[in-house]
Amino acid sequence: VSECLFCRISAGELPADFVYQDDEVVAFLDIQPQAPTHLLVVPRRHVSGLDAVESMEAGELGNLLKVAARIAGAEGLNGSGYRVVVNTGPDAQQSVAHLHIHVIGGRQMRWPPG
Ligand code: DGP
Repeated sequence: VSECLFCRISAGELPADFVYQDDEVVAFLDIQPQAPTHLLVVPRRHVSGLDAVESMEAGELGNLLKVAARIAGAEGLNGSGYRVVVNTGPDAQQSVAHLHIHVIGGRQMRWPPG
């Protein structure tokens, strides 16, 4: 049994509020939402983060972003806009070592981020 939190969520061993699932990707609500819409798009296959990108096929990575954009649209964010974020490593405060794309929207955001 994997001890990785997002592996366990994607396997259904831990609960989450799923908004999307297919054979390769799951998406669920972030437990600590930073905006009215805050979802995480996660590959089922364990990849520790974007810094492990060389272990991924380009299509696998591209598909994740495509799913993120589709979900943002399905959540009604295409007009108002949204932000996708991949925190990578300590300076970016990545806290879960399984690649995930944040999809954040539903409020005005600042740039640059803090
Ligand atoms: P990051 O800091 O980029 O590694 O983001 C990890 C995110 O994961 C953070 O926004 C909070 C969220 N998170 C942590 N634990 C859980 C959990 O058990 N369930 C869900 N749904 N989200 C979680």
